[in-house]
Amino acid sequence: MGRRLALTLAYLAYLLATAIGTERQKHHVQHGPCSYTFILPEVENCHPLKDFQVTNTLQRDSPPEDQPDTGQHKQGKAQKDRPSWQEKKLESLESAMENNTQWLQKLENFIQENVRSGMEEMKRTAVHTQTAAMLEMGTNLLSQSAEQTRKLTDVETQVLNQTSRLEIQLLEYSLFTNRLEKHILLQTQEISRLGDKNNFLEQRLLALEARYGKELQGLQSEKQQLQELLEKQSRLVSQLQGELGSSTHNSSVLQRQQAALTDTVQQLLAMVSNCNEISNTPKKETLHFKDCAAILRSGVTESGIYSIRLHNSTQTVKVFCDMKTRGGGWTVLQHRRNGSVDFHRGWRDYKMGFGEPHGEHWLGNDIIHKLTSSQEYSLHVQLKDRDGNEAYSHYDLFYINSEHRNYSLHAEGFSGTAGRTSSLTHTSTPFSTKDRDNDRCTCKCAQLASGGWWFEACGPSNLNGMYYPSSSNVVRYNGIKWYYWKGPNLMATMTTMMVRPASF
Ligand SMILES: *[C@@H]1O[C@H](CO)[C@@H](O)[C@H](O)[C@H]1NC(C)=O
Ligand SMILES: *[C@@H]1O[C@H](CO)[C@@H](O)[C@H](O)[C@H]1NC(C)=O
Ligand SMILES: *[C@@H]1O[C@H](CO)[C@@H](O)[C@H](O)[C@H]1NC(C)=O
Ligand SMILES: *[C@@H]1O[C@H](CO)[C@@H](O)[C@H](O)[C@H]1NC(C)=O
Ligand SMILES: *[C@@H]1O[C@H](CO)[C@@H](O)[C@H](O)[C@H]1NC(C)=O
Ligand SMILES: CC(=O)N[C@H]1CO[C@H](CO)[C@@H](O)[C@@H]1O
Repeated sequence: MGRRLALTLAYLAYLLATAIGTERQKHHVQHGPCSYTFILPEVENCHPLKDFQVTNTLQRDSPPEDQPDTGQHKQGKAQKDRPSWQEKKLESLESAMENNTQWLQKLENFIQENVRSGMEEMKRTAVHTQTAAMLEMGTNLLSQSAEQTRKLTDVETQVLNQTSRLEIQLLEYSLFTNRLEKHILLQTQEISRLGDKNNFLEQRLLALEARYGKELQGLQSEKQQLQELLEKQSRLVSQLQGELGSSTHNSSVLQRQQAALTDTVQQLLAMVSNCNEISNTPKKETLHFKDCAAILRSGVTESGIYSIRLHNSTQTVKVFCDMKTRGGGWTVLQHRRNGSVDFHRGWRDYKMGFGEPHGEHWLGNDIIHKLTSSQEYSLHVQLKDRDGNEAYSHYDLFYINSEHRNYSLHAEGFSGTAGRTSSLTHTSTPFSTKDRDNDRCTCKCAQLASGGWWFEACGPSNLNGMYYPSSSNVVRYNGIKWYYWKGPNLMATMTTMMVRPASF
């Protein structure tokens, strides 16, 4: 470097010298901010060679022998005073050269230093600026990335928020769905249960409809019958009213006739006693049989009509005695056979009795009371249905109270074939007729069921009901009834109620 610089400088000096000519001795060289002044030796007589060569080292001017060399200016003088002057000059030149060389070296060093420092400075500044720029860019990037990161985190949190919200909603929905499913399940079960119930109810409804349809038909036909009956009865009532008028008129006539009759009877009795006295036979006892059992014990074994004298009474009563059934001795209280006698009667008829002992009849509550309260009696109820099947109900103890207690019934010790349970109410049920309602029903059983009986409300039996000659499927509330034998619709062709001493 230094060598090349020196070379350059030397060349520059030569160029200057050739340009300005030989007149100038001082030469200025401007290099950047530095200016250099070169003082060159005089070269007036020197002729530069065509082939000017610069060597690396400064060379001593050689004496001009064959050809003129670089130091031509010295050449001229060397011809005058060669040994001393030339040597001195050479020496000074050499030192100057040396100094110059040193200086140049210094300069070179300086320049090198400068250049290096400048370069370094430049480099450093460049690096600084670049670093700063890079740093700025970096910081920019960093801030940008931070911003991005922040935005990303924001977005992330939003997304997370959204996701969690959605999850919560989903959870809620699933819970809701579960609840709904459960609800639906319950509803379905409920519906099926209701459906079952509905089916059951429908079936029941159908059954009830069918049943009530039948009953309705029965009731309608019964209503018709009742209406007919009512008409008949109202006709009867008007007829009876008419008869009442005439009978009140006739009663005085009757009383007179009765008086006449009693007279005749007394005459007859007197005649009879006369006859008894005459015949002197103990026939008197036959008049004192108190019931059919007593008659049977007296030796009579034929069923038929006999007279009995009630206990503590002079009253004689004609009764039908059944001497065949279960050993005989039965005093008949009630008998139905063919519906020839109307049993739908009032209190008084039942009190006094009606019908004929050889046919259908009711013996009379007063007589029954007197008979059954004189000693312990058992009751036998004989029944026969349309097809001729017979059955019976038996009560070990039977009696009815007096009229003051409305002929209330007592029946104990049930047995028999006409039902496993007693169809007779054996509590102290009073007697009711269509005109004396003593039952425990808000209705009037005697009117509803017809006849006189110990109706409760209205109870499972009524042997004094309407006599229906033929059976039908129609339920009749007013027919002859012995519930526990044939249900509510027994069509008996024969009923008999009869008593016999319990001790028989
Ligand atoms: C979700 O964001 C809403 C507002 O946008 C805020 O009210 C709510 O508290 C956030 N929920 C969660 C779980 O961060
Ligand atoms: C009343 O007497 C008359 C004549 O004796 C008779 O025709 C009529 O049937 C009697 N009436 C009654 C209700 O007995
Ligand atoms: C029946 O006669 C007995 C005595 O023989 C008597 O003690 C009783 O009071 C009489 N009863 C009636 C209802 O007359
Ligand atoms: C019912 O029976 C009685 C007695 O046997 C008889 O007198 C009457 O004529 C009969 N009545 C009918 C409607 O069969
Ligand atoms: C008998 O029946 C009548 C009404 O029919 C009633 O006033 C009376 O209290 C009854 N007697 C008894 C003892 O129950
Ligand atoms: C010819 C010339 O200028 N020589 C000088 C070289 O440098 C020394 C010291 O620096 C001087 O003393 C000389 O005079």
